[in-house]
Amino acid sequence: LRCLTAGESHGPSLTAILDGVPAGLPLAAEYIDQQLARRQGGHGRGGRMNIERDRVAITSGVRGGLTTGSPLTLVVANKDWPNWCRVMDPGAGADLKSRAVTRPRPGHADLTGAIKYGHRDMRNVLERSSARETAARVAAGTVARRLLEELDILVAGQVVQIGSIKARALDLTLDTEKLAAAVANSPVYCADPEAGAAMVQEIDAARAAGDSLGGVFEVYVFGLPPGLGSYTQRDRTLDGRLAGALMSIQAIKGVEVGAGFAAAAARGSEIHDEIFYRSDRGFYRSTNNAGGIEGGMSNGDILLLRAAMKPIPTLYKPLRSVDIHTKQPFEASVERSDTCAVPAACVVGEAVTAWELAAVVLEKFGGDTMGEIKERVALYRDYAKSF
Ligand code: EPS
Repeated sequence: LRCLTAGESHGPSLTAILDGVPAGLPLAAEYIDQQLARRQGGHGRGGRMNIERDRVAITSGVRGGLTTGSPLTLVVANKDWPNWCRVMDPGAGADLKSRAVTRPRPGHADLTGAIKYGHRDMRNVLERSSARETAARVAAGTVARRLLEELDILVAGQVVQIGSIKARALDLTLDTEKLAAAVANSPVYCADPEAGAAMVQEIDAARAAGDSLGGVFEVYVFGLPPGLGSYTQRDRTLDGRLAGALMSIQAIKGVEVGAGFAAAAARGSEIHDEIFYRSDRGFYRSTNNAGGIEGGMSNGDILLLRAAMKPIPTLYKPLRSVDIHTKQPFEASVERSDTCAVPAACVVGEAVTAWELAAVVLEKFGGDTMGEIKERVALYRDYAKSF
């Protein structure tokens, strides 16, 4: 399973090409659009989201509501593009002057990207480094989410911290529908309503101060069979792959699996999940500090991932920087930005997790059609249960 995305933040569109999606997967554009709408939402988003209404156009690989086995092309148009078509024009007549960027923002890709690719106008960097790109990744990841659903593997997520406000620990006995409903009802995608209300206040206070906020989100996956990923080679470890996927999201600075960093302070006897057996259930554990991964493989428990997002670096409040042409110091300030995009990042986190899991599922079970894959997964689940 492979995916590439292309497109600029203020270009005509974002595109994802997905190769290796099996045939026979029921897929509707409206299903993808639901996730695109979630990604646009969350309290703390800025003016750009009042312009965009992300919708996917599926231009290849799906016919009559079913994937064909051919590559899928997913296109999300940028509604803001008409305002930028002269600036972003690929032809010789492009307006390269009026929106040139020579003042790098601290915390952004601007300066290092310009040095790396030899740009004197950092617009060439920021147009692609922008988190707008995640619209394409959410579209792609939602195809993977659909595939996993067919195998009774469900992906969910929630925001658990914004700035200094933390949510109560999630009750994992909560069923996935209840969790999804609690998250959907929250303006910051947090299942704890009291913490959610405090997070909204925290965001409003940061916005009033011209500042930005980061936070932490969690991704949960229910119904994974044991044995996805492998201990046999570094690049096949499931935790390594999922951490890489989450770290690749713009502004993510840390990833944890299960107890994560807290495990470092515990004794081994306190943190490892003891193993039990019941004939009707097979092997199981009564705790999940491992977060569903042991030895680089899924162990059959709920997958628990956590990612930390830094505050968005585009600030109304100026930070010191240096103009790359004049070499003179200046204080950066901007016209338009999000105050907090942690809820959006949570949706992206769910999408990239789904993508990576669909890839490992296909590596383990193979198959060109959904029928074959379903049969093989069912057989393997029975085998693992009676092991
Ligand atoms: C972003 C800057 C803002 C955000 C954008 C990411 O866009 P603009 O520069 O057009 O105001 O709104 O996020 C999105 C457009 C999106 O779809 O998430 C940045 O610099 O990364």
